[in-house]
Amino acid sequence: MESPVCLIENIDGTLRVVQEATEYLMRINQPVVVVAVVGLYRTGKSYLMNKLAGKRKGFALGATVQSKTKGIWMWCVPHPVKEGHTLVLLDTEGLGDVEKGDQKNDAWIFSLAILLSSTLVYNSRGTIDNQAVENLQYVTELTERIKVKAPSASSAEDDDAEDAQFVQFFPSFVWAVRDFTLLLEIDGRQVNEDQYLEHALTLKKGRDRRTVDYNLPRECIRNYFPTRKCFIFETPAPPEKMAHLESMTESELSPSFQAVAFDFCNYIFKESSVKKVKGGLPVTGRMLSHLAKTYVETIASGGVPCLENAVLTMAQIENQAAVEEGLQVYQRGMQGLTFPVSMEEMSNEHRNWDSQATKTFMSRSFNDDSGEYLKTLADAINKEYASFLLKNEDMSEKVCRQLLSELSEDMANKLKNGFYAKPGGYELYCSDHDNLVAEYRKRPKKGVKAEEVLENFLKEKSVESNSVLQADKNISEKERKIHEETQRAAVFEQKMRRESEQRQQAEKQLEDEKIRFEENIHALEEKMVHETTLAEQEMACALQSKLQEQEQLMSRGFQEKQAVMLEEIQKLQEEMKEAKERQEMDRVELIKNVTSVISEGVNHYLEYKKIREQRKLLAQQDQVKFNMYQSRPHFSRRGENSNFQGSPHGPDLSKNHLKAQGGPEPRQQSQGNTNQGPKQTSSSKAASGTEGEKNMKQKKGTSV
Ligand SMILES: Nc1nc2c(ncn2[C@@H]2O[C@H](COP(=O)(O)OP(=O)(O)OP(=O)(O)O)[C@@H](O)[C@H]2O)c(=O)[nH]1
Ligand SMILES: [Mg+2]
Repeated sequence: MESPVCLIENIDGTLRVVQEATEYLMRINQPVVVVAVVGLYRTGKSYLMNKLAGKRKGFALGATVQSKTKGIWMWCVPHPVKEGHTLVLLDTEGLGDVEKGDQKNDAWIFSLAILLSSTLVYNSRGTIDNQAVENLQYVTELTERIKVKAPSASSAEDDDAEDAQFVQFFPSFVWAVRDFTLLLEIDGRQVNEDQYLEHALTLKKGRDRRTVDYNLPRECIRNYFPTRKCFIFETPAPPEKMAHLESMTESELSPSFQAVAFDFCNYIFKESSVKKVKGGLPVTGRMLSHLAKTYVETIASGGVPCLENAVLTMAQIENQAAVEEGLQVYQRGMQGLTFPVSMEEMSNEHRNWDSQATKTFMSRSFNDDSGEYLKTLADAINKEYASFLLKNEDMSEKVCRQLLSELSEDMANKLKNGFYAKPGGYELYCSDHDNLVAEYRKRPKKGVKAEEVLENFLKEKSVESNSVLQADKNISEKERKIHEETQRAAVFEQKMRRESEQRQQAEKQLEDEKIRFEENIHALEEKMVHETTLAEQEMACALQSKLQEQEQLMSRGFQEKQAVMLEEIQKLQEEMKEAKERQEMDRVELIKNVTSVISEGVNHYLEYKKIREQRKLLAQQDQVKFNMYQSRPHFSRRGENSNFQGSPHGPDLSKNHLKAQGGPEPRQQSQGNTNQGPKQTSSSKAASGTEGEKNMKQKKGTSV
């Protein structure tokens, strides 16, 4: 990003996200480290942020007393230390501007800076005296401005204790003191910056109103922020040059300012962690965009931003997008196949792209506790796979039929010309027939329907070959019987081959499902372990912070406060235990859910297949009716074939006619066979016409 852009506008006290800025964030898929600066107006916040960006100019400064920055501005730069991360700098509108005079609006800006950042820099001028701490009054109102749990999910009692959980989700806290002119000494003892800050945040004993008021902001800072750090800057240049600070080079600044600025930047670059949401999940630019939108819209509509709700909203959007992204990976991958392919290849590709799709989904999705979105993806992939399987079958059928049509052309011509209608013709026919089958088998890339199409072809040809056999005068009756038997055996063998082809395919599909199920469960478990670890880390950090605070309270003799802290610690420990148990239960439920979807995979295919077969059958029956109608107009006229369903074995074709004509037989319409077979020649049409007519007459006779 060349220069900063406005992320949240503040127009007449109304906050609104700027679409171009959120769109920019949407394109950042890297995890983001978000550093926000807050503090009184005209205290050098924008100048300090420019230092973090490593630029002299960027966030606009103003040399007058009038406040400059309005709303929240954003600058996304590549992280200078953490590779593959983006550093998002948020410069906020100065608090306490007398001209604006809107405290409520200030409080929302302050809350938003906390909600969106992983490190909050509080900038102030002079010293950390009581006034400076009191200027941080917004921190005492945070319970009214930030909710951890959704209202329905938390009881009234929980509401009171909500701020005890802030430490789990709040950013690290850095206090930048500017124009510090005093010595770092307390009670004659030299102290460092952090000790100075701790001293300023020390609680006073007592229960009177003044002490309670004094302690309140300090307690909030101590209890809400997981870590605290302080940097003390001297003035960067002599007063007369201050108005032109922006145009001064680094070497023109005071050496002390330079050194602290250097340490400050280094600390932020090294120690600032990636922004996380409730549950410890790292936030990407895209997720930050969702968060900004959700929080600002909630505030603008008069609500209170809720961490849990924001994560839920974000999870819904991101998980839905993850399903779509995963499905696209699968579709694009499978579309790369040139059908027809073997079942082996189909299954390998399916498994590969399914696993890629699941990985894509897993890398984007989160908090999919019930596995709802993974199920949606698995279901969508099942349906896609079913249609790819059918497409592959269709292509295979087409290619195989085309191949058989080409290979049988020569035989068809010979048959037409009466080549086989002579003594010894059957032997010639068989030889050509065997060569055809051998050639067909040799050809590669026939796909999954190779045996089925051949079976149908052979069935069709069996009538033809039988006719040639019957017509061959060289063959004795006994030999004829043997040949007929051989023909039947060949058809039967082919049926076996087809059944074996189908069985292997079904087995492959079942095997696929088993592997796919195992892979999905494995990916899910990995994801759950990962998410559990993140949540545990988040809680462990909060626990650590509370233990430290408790120790300090103990050492200073704050018995009462220490007891409250102890209670909070115990509660957090209980929560950690409960979360672990809940996650184990979720895991069992999730695995159950996913299992059911994945095992539906074959069903989808079978369902699709059934519907398609039914459609084909109906279409074929219609075609038969139509053909009959065309070739037998007198039946139609007399309305005698209106109930014709087609003979299950096809017309009884005349061997005598074949003998006389030497032409091929018409296509057999058998047992709902979906194959159309080679085209009929004109002579075969004639043949089927005459015999078909006889057949129909017979049919009519029996049916009346
Ligand atoms: N005295 C002093 N002036 C500074 C310092 N840093 C920046 N300035 C100057 O103070 C003026 C205000 O600086 P900004 O960075 O715009 O201050 P800001 O806090 O962002 O101001 P608002 O956006 O109006 O709230 C500019 O003229 C800066 O050059 C500093 O450390 N000390
Ligand atoms: Mg500014």
